[in-house]
Amino acid sequence: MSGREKIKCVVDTDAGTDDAQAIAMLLASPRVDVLGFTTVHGNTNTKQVCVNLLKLLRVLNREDIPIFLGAETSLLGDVKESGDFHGTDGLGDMKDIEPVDITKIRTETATEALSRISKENEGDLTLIAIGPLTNVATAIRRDSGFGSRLKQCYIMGGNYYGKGNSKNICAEFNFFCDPEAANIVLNQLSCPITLVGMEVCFDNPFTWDMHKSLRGIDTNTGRFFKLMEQDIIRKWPSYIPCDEYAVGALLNPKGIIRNSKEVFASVELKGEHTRGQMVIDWYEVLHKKPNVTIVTESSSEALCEMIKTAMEEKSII
Ligand SMILES: [Ca+2]
Repeated sequence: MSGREKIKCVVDTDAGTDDAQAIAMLLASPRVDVLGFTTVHGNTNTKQVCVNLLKLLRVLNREDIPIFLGAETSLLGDVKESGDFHGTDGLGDMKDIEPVDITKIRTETATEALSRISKENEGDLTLIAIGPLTNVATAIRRDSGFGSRLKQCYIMGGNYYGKGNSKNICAEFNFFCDPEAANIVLNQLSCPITLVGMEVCFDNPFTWDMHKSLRGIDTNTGRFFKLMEQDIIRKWPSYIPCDEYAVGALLNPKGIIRNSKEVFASVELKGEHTRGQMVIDWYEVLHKKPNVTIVTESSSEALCEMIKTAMEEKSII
């Protein structure tokens, strides 16, 4: 992607403290035009995701961007326990925050909005999926042309070391929340997919000094994120950005992506212990065309600089 090209995008999110920071990065870039947010279960329930977004967009002065309510359960109808890693509300249980106006949430559903916006911006829309993939899979199933109208899709999700997170043995949280949806998206979304999996995030944590450099920034945005982490940060053994790496890879591929590989990837649906784990055909045993570009090495320093710029309320060019 050229440096000057305008990026039109929709963000599918379960906001999420890392989603919030990734969105702050996106909105700090004058090259980006966010056409909407679609919400999904994951870090908290879907209605609370909308409330979290309203809080964030108010601080970022971007309440003009529409929010669409999406899937409240996985395709099979279950909801995974998200724990309190991001706080019980997914956004750090911030106190002393003015209530938000939930009537601003649009009546059009997330799936309808994804389909419509892809038609209005055929060939020119980037989908950024940073939560469980239920909305995206539903859009594919209801609208067979959806994927082929997208320019590209950036996903944070999946893993390949076989180490799980968030109370599951082998799967990454977003894929674990809706394995069928992740399987549908990887196998049926007919557009280029760039995937930031769990490994590239866990292998590139921020040092606590890097984190401190972000949270000392005294702007409205900086203070919001400091408050957001105030009650949850002590539970975190290390500081690991996740969704931020996916947005970083989109905005600054040369700085963020140190290495990547085109592979065929799918998602295990039946494993006794491995349900929800991404499976990569590293040795091309299946003779299938690669369906994702997976980011395998990244730069925490470059990402930290981008987040710092967003916290300072400056422009990420
Ligand atoms: Ca997320």
